[in-house]
Amino acid sequence: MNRLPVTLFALCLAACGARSDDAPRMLRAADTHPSGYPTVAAVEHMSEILEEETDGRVRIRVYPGRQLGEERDTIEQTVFGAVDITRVNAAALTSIIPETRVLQLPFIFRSREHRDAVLSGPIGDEILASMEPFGLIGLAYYDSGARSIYTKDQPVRAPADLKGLRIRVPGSFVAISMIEALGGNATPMEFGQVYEAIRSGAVDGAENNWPSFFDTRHYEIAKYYNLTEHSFAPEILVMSKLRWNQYDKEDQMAIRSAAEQSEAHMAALWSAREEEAQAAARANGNIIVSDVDKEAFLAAVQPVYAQYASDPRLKDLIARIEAVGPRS
Ligand code: GTR
Repeated sequence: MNRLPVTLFALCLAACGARSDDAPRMLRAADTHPSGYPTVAAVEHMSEILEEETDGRVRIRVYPGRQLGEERDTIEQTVFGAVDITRVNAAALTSIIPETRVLQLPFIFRSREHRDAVLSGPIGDEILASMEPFGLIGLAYYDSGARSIYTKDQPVRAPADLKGLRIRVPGSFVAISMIEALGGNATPMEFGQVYEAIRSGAVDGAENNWPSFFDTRHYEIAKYYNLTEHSFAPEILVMSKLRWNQYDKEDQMAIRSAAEQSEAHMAALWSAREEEAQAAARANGNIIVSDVDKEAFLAAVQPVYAQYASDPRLKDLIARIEAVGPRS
């Protein structure tokens, strides 16, 4: 008897983890945002699709509001398989996955359309695939709008206005380098600590998108939202590779497809939340600074590009992202 096909089949079973029998029916997903936030709702929606596509075999339970820890912890737990799925911003992955650093470079994306064109194409797939050697399966990108700098007591129109200001950033060297290049003092800290840091004056401001500014109630204590729009870094949904390997090909495809389908659901929720956040800030009397000198910001962050482009792989990635249309 020719044993080769059997051996190959056995090898594939081991390598692909081609049995879903031992795999959990309920995946545990972490999110720093509270229940009702678009990213949380998107993963809940993904669960519904997944349940349908697997005839009820696999579902997801989302633990919102940092129940499973801050993003740095949940990424680590996902690598080790204690958490199955984590939704984080690209910023949180930059310390372990080199390719994600490029996504957070200030002004790398010229517009949302440019970001979408990059992420929905081969470069987006390549960055998701680059996570696998680090124990993570990149499943999907979610919109995260544009991040702008907000400040407690004074407007920021040009980099010179940041001089001496302590600005909270996520724990990412790209974000730290950016604020330093702009002349501010970067203060990295976890998301959950930012409200108290602004309130107490430990920092003079932070930077984030409209929905986060609103949902965290930072808008109640930081008067100025300065439209620097320096980052379009997306939210990213990642899964534990250890857990992934427990599913057969069919279930892996169902997980991937459900994640992809949840992107559109999230996009609709996101636009609505952005509008709601802006309306709330206006009603609250926040000052929205729109006459920002973006050219001056762009010029000031050039050293950050030089720093990351010293890695030839990232240099090539930056060039390919810049070459993607549309040119708006
Ligand atoms: C939010 C993002 C979170 C987290 C947070 C932060 O926009 O959705 O995942 O990264 O920013 O600044 O820590």
